[in-house]
Amino acid sequence: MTDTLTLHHLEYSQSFRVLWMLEELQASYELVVYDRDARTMAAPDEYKTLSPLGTAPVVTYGGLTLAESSAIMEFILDKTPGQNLRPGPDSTDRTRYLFWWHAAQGSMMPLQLMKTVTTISQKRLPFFMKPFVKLYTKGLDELFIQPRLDRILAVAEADLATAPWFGGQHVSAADFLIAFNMIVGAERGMITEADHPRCMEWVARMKALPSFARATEKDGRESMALTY
Ligand SMILES: N[C@@H](CCC(=O)N[C@@H](CS)C(=O)NCC(=O)O)C(=O)O
Repeated sequence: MTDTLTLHHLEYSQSFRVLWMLEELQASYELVVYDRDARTMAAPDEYKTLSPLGTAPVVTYGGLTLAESSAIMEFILDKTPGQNLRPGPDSTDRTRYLFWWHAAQGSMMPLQLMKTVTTISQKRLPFFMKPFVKLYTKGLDELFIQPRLDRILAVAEADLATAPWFGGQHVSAADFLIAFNMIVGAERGMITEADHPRCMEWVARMKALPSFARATEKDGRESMALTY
């Protein structure tokens, strides 16, 4: 990299995956850590003005400001000669890698977000609305969200039976991307030892990487997920 890359890291957020991948790459970068707003738990105003989306992660590089986890991770990999976190077009791991690289954000994360929103709705609404909202969100979960999450986690279990990483034989950018989904999913009870033993083994494998300890130390928080 010719300019300095700055990662704007919001605590308890998806920017942890970028921090972790930067540590895995042993990249040179600057880190700015932001606390969430103590009242709303959203990103603080100074974070929201960084990019038009107002979401974490954001990186800045020279005159560039870039949001979106996967765009940022691709950008970093493009700027890192010799990195081996993306199986090449001729690799037998290529299609598996592509599937998980896209499924993490395209299929899995929206379902996890829906589950989180329904959980928060049940907890934070005025008491007289709770029974109705509970009924509605239960139906939504049973009919739409959970069956889809079950199917993607079943594919994850099947794939992890054939190779140790989501990227196949080697740890890949897809593993660092989906790590947030999996670890937060486990912290929130969406992924369990009983139903998803291989995913949980993979979580343990990921957390055993030295880059996890380095990223956790820089993050300075005890968990990746926000508690509701
Ligand atoms: N698809 C986006 C999602 C970004 C996103 O929703 N980030 C959350 C943190 S996990 C955020 O910024 N929340 C704070 C807020 O909305 O104020 C990405 O991967 O970058």
